[in-house]
Amino acid sequence: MAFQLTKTQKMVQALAKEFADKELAPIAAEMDKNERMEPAILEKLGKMGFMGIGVPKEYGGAGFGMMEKSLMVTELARQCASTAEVMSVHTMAITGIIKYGTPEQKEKYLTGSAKGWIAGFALTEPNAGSDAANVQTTAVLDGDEYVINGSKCFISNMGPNEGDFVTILAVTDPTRGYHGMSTIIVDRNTPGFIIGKREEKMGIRAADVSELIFENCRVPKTNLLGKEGKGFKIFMEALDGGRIGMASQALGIAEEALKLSKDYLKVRVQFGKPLEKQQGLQWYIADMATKVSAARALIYEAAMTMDRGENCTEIAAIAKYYASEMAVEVTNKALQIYSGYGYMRDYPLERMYRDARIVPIYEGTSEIQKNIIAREELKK
Ligand code: COS
Repeated sequence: MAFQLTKTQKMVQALAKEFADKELAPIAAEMDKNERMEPAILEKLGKMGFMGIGVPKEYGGAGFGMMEKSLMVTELARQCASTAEVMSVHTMAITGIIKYGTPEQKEKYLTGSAKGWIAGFALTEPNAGSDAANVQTTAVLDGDEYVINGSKCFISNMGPNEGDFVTILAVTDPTRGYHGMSTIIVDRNTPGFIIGKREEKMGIRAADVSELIFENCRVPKTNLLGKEGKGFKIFMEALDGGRIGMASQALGIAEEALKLSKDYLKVRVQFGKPLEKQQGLQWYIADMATKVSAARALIYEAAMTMDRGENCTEIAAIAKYYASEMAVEVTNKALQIYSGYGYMRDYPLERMYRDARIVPIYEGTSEIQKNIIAREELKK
C-alpha cells in the first residue's frame, strides 16, 4: 500500500522536525544526564500547541488525528525520546476526555491542554502491570465526592517536574471485576494526592516517571469520566492510540540511529578505506533500512485505520510490537557500527539504545501485544 502524506501532514512533520533539530538536539544529552526536562522545553511545547494537537478546534486545539500525532512524535523522538514520550503519553491521557468528557471537563482539561497543560495516565499498580484488570485503587462515592485510596507506580507525566492532571483507573464497584472500574480525573494539587518516588531509569531519563499515592483523596463526583464501570474500556481504547504513539517514538529513535550509522560509515576509515565499503556493514544498513521501512508502513496503517474511525486494536498492537523490537535491534546495530565510540556518552547512540529499550516494555509489553494480536486473529 502506498502512503501519501497530505500537505498539512507534511507541514506538521516539518514543524516538529524544526523544533526537534533547533530546540531538542542541542540539549537532549544534557537533559538525559540531569534526569530532568528543561522547563523551557515544556513551556515551548505548550506554547507551540503540541499538547493540544488532538484537541478539537473549539477548545483551542489543532483538531488533528493520530496520523499527525504520530508524525510529530516520530520527529521529536529522533532527537529526544523523553520529549516525544511526554507528548505521546499526554495525547493518550486526554483521549477519553475528548471522547467521553462532559462539556465542563472538556472546557477545563482540553482548553488547558491546548495551552500546554500536561496530563498523566495512571493505570499501572504494583500488582496490575500486564494484568491491567487487577487494579486495586478504590474510589468510593461519599456524597458529591469520590474518596480515592491506593497507589499507582511507573506513571509517566506526573512527577516532581511535570504534570497538571492525571486520569486514573480505580475500582468503584469491587463486585464487578473490570466492569466495576471507572476513570476519574485528578488535579495535581488535590489534597490527599501525593507524588511519591521519582524513578531512576535506564532510559528516557529526562521524563518524570513516578509513584502516585492516594490517601483519602477527595475529588468531585463531576470528575468521573464517562459512566461508572466503563473505565477499563476507556483505558483500553486510549491504549490503542498510545501504542501507535509509542511505535512512532520507536520509529523516530531508529530512523535517527540509521542516519547516524550511514554518516559514520562514510567518514570512519579502517583498513585503508571508509567503513561503507565493507559489505558486511552495508548489509547492516540494508537490514536496518528494511526494518525501519516496515515499521513505518505498519505505523501509518495503524494511524490511518484509527483516523478512519475503524477498530485499530490489532494493527496498533502489531505496529507497537514490531516497531519497539525493531528500535532495540536497530539502535543495537548502530551502536555496534560506532563500536567503542558508540559505547561512550560523547555520542548519542548509547542514550538512544537506552531510550529504545523501554518501548517493548511500556504501554503493554511485546508479550501482551502478541496476546492481543492472537486474540484478534482468532476472532476472525
Ligand atoms: N478497546 C476497547 N475495549 C477493549 C479493548 C480495546 N482495545 N481491549 C479490551 N477491551 C475490553 C473487552 O472488550 C472486554 O470488555 P467486555 O467484557 O465488556 O467485552 C474488557 O475490555 C476485557 O477484555 P479482556 O478480556 O481481553 O481483558 P484481559 O483482562 O484479558 O486483559 C489485556 C486484556 C491483556 C489486553 C490488558 O490487560 C492489557 O492491555 N494489559 C497491558 C496493560 C498495559 O498496557 N499496561 C501499561 C500501562 S501504560 S504504561
